[in-house]
Amino acid sequence: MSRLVVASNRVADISKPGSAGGLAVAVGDALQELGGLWFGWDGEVTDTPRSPQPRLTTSGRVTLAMLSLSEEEYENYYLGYANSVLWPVLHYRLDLAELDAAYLRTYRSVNQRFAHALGGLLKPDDVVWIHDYHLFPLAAELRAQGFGQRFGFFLHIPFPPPDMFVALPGYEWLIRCIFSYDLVGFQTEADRVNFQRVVQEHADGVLEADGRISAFGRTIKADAFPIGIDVETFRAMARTRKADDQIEKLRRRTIAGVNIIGVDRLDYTKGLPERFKAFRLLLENYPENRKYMTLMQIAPPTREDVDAYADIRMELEGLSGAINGAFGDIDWTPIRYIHRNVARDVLAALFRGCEVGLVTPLRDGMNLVAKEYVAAQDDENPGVLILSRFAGAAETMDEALVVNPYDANEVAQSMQRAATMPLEERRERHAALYKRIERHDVSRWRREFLAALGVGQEVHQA
Ligand code: ADQ
Repeated sequence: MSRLVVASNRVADISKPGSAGGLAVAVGDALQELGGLWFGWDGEVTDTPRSPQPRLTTSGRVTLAMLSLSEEEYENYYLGYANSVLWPVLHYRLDLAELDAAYLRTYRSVNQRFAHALGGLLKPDDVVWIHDYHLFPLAAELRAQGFGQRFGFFLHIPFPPPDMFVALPGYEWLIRCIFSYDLVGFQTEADRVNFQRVVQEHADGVLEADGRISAFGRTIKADAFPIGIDVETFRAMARTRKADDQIEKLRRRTIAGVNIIGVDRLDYTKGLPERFKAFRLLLENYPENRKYMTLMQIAPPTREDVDAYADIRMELEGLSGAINGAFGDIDWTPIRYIHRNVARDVLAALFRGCEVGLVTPLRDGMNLVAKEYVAAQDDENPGVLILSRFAGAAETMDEALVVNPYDANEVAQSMQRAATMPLEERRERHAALYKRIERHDVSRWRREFLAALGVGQEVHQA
């Protein structure tokens, strides 16, 4: 029987609901259910001499093994190669990539250090599941130490087409690293196809008859595993007594007939300025919505030490101020912009209480907010989801109003359409969406990934 070991850049405190982002929620749920070991960075940056051994704690059925980063590692690995090179390029934003040779060197050395620390905890038959772009080389480094078990990798963000991928310094080495895994999972079929093209066009890769792919003398499985949410739990969270009070309070505080909600980390990939501009256009082109529609945008701070994030923050504050100044009145604020974290149960209630969910990233691996919005709705009188065609979620959520997030006109028209959509149509769309997110929930995602890694039901508590 094998133990499940998960490695991801950040290890979240899974005992505190509401403290975690997309990846942490999904992985935390899977580990809580199965038990096992979760390895990664504890979020601390310190230059005091550190023990090479990870700090161990337990949280329920999960052992957490955590390391901190030095100042230089934080700058060059986390802020540098991971978030100023890989994040923008994998989100098709070559214009925002900061190419610096020191970034790649430190990215590699941090992955080596992590591999040594994790290696000290690994048992030969552990099943190791590594997550996301921070840790592409981790399996290669572990294999270099002699570990021979199965390694799986899941990429939570998009995989771009070859022309973009090859803009990454170190792209050939990265592809080679990916081939140290036995299974590589992507969010969508489009990502998988992009990966296959990169391997065929830039690594002499060959597609085998059984669908696996060969390069660098290894044959691996690459497939799409669209991530889901814990639908039942989220739905229940939106239906507590406290949630009812929250919704009641929302309705009392605003004179709006229609509340539109957006919830996103304050990230340039989420299309927030474009969203605000579309809302402005809605107020200009459909003046009947003044004092009738309100956009509530919750956007907690994230990666504030990266310049591009400070820029987007200033831009958003400028835009919301200008729109509120131009259209607001003493009894109506068009945009309520909340720049902080909100507890998950409050988010669930707000989703349920808002008539329109606006999810318009310029590019997104999946986007869990889209699924959470659907999960929270009342079947009898559901709200309408507006969803970017460039979110991975759009591949399987076509009953949403699917929009081009760059086209302010189209987004404004969709808001108008959502706000005036007949009940019958709202119900039909919601029922179809709900059925699909329920069927493809987070536990199915985890089961299918682990089954494809060849461990099926045998993974058990450590
Ligand atoms: P993210 O880019 O973080 O995730 P997303 O999938 O939307 O994007 O997940 C965000 C999560 O954080 C959601 O569960 C949401 O409810 C929560 N959240 C957002 N704002 C919050 C706030 N103010 N307070 C509390 N919670 C908040 C990455 C990828 C995505 C991919 C996920 C999972 O970028 O494309 O869907 O991983 O694979």
